Amino acid sequence: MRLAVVGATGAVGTVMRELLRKRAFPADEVVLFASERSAGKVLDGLTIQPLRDDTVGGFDIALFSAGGSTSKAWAEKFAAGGAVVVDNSSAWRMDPDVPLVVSEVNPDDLDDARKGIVANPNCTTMVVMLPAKALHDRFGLTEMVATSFQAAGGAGQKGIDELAAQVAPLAEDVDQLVNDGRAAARKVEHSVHANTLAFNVVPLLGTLNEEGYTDEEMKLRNESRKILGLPDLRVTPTCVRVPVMVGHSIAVRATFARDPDLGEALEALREFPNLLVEEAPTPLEWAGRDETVVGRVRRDLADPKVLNFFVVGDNLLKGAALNTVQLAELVVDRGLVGSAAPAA
Ligand code: A2P
Ligand code: 11C
Repeated sequence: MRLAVVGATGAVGTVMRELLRKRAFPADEVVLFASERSAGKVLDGLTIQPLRDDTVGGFDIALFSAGGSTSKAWAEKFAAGGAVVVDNSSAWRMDPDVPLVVSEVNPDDLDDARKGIVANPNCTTMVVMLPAKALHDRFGLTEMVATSFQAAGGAGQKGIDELAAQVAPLAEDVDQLVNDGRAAARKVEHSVHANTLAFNVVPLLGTLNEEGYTDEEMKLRNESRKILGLPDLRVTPTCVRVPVMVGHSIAVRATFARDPDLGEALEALREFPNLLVEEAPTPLEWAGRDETVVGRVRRDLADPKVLNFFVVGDNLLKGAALNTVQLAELVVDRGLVGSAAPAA
């Protein structure tokens, strides 16, 4: 089994490499890829390779987390060379020939990888899908109003670095933070996040469309529909960046076809694989955990068809690297290695 990790130096790629080791992924050979800037450097005792036509053939599985444009340019080439590609970018998610899979939610969709590519959902969508599926199976989900609180690390290592660099300069003048926040916000640089993130909340994450929704928000709607197999699911998304390093949280107002019984809902959530229930989970305490956690589960004050809840998951683990590795494990377990034979 030859395994490629593309984007091996990045925030998600680093977690992928750790998980492959920790979970004893059955690879005989691992080859790491990153950009030309990193090619030739040594990581885990392996020399990082550049993406070139003569380096991408002969793999059984390729894990990609190097951004959408790299996936668009190279995933099909790996697939044409025999690999099943598990791609963490947004490049292929909505392609009808590419399954979009959360390992606990819709694993059977893996059998439909007609391009030899399997897509890993957006980290925010991922976290919502576990409780949404658990509750949908009991009560029939019809609508979600979802407001996210997304960590800096969703934007990769550069997102973490930008937040980290802002904290000390702002913290040294607490009086200014309290009395002249605008001056405090302007003391530091920002280019990754849409505004100064330290000691702040930024309600713009991604690129706005003509209707006033960002691409990140549209992913939450479109990917949820595809994963749950509910093409008409009504989703109202608002994606917000918060000064958390790792761990996305989402407040969800979920409407069902049948009146959800709270006890039955909690039972469904507790029984769902890799999902835990706590009273009031926080992302800081959940960074580094494999499981997704749901809390503040309660009936709506007005509508008997509605449940409200707050879900938290590590965006680098379940939100990205862990699900990617879980999908690779499922590809092996289901005998799908070697099944890809598309033309590039
Ligand atoms: P590099 O470290 O050489 O730039 P993150 O999401 O943390 O920003 O990481 C992005 C990952 O994608 C890194 O491993 C980065 O490598 C890699 N990458 C970025 N651009 C390319 C590219 N054009 N070809 C291959 N890998 C790339
Ligand atoms: C963020 N969720 O928090 C984004 C990053 O579609 O995979 C992941 C973008 C994607 O910034």
